[in-house]
Amino acid sequence: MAKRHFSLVTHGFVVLGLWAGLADAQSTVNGQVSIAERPGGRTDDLANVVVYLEPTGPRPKPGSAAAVVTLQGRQFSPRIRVVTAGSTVAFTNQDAFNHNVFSKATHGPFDTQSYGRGKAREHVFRAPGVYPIYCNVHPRMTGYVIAVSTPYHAQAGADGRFTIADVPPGSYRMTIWHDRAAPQSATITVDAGGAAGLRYQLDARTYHFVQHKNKFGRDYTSGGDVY
Ligand SMILES: [Cu+2]
Repeated sequence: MAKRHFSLVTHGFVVLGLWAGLADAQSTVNGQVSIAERPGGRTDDLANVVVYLEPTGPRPKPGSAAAVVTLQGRQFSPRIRVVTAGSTVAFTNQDAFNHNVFSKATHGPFDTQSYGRGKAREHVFRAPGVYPIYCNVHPRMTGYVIAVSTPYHAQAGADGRFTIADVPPGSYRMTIWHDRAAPQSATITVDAGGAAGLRYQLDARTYHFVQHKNKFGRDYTSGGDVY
């Protein structure tokens, strides 16, 4: 009796291990992004890289999700957030003073008005696209919500490496986005073994910081507290 029980457990482990191995091999797309900088410049914001894959054939309808961006230390955290279009993002204020979140993106402008510590405001990002987000109180607060119409997306780590899991085999238009560089696109084929070791370099050599306007389209006042 004891022996029979042991063999069943062993068999169960073997089957589970094999299944996990196959699922992994079939579906993962990974690679690494780097950024060309001006001479002497160094890259410390590779985690701002967003990668997404749009099927060139029929597209699955991506599910929407709930995401959180925290307003803390006069910054959006994370500064870049990729979500599927239709997702709700809650902007939570963890500072001891008021913030505001607004975007002038033509495909979906919004304005939360100002709100205080411990409060949150939600916004549904219905249309796909890039949404620069700002705070009308603090001119240096800048962030982005990237709404994509595909479930296959990822943000890179601090080393620029990215992994997109559970991608069915097929042909995809891959887009690599970063806030200081023009986006790049490439067509890739994902076969049964996935696609590994993709390498891309974005070009930030012509990037210059430009101070955005406040929500009224004017310069921020020196006090930075008009809204
Ligand atoms: Cu603010």
